[in-house]
Amino acid sequence: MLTRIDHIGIACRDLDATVEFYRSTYGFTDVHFEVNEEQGVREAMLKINETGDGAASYIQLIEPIRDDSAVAKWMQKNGEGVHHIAFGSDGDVADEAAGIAGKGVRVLYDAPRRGSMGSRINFLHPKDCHGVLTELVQKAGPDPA
Ligand code: CMX
Ligand code: CO
Repeated sequence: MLTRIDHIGIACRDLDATVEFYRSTYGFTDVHFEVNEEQGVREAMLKINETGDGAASYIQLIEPIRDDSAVAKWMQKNGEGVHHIAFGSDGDVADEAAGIAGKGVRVLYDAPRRGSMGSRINFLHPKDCHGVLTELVQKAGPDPA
């Protein structure tokens, strides 16, 4: 089941400057930085709030690291701004994606790929989702005690 807004993905030109904007303007100080080579981005996950399913909601700031990445291509047309939304699943994201594919929505990857902080992710085609690139996220399992 999809139980939360996992994150909103925002494309930016200068990751450090944009993180500083979110910190100084809103007070969002819980930040995790990471590079995802496969997705072609350097990113920052700013934690906004815990959610009822044991996970959390984030703002994901993404800066392209390659001109041929999906985000770089999108920014050439649109500049900075909201690039995608991500719903969090409380179960297996592969099952979630299969269920949605069965409703006629194109799922972009045959199998989940690696997302932020060890999560498993897939995407739905924006043209099948009323113009919104939509990501599905299964968070990494709980840390060992
Ligand atoms: N939101 C809404 N519409 C979008 C979009 C977006 N983010 N990206 C592309 N589109 C639209 C385009 O405007 C275009 O529409 P028109 O034909 O009406 O002009 C159409 O989709 C095709 O777009 P394109 O520019 O030709 O781009 P591609 O088809 O090559 O790629 C997509 C589009 C969605 C398949 C590609 O961006 C993709 O694979 N995305 C998933 C991966 C990703 O975005 N990774 C970065 C984030 C990583 C993370 O969240 O961790
Ligand atoms: Co994302």
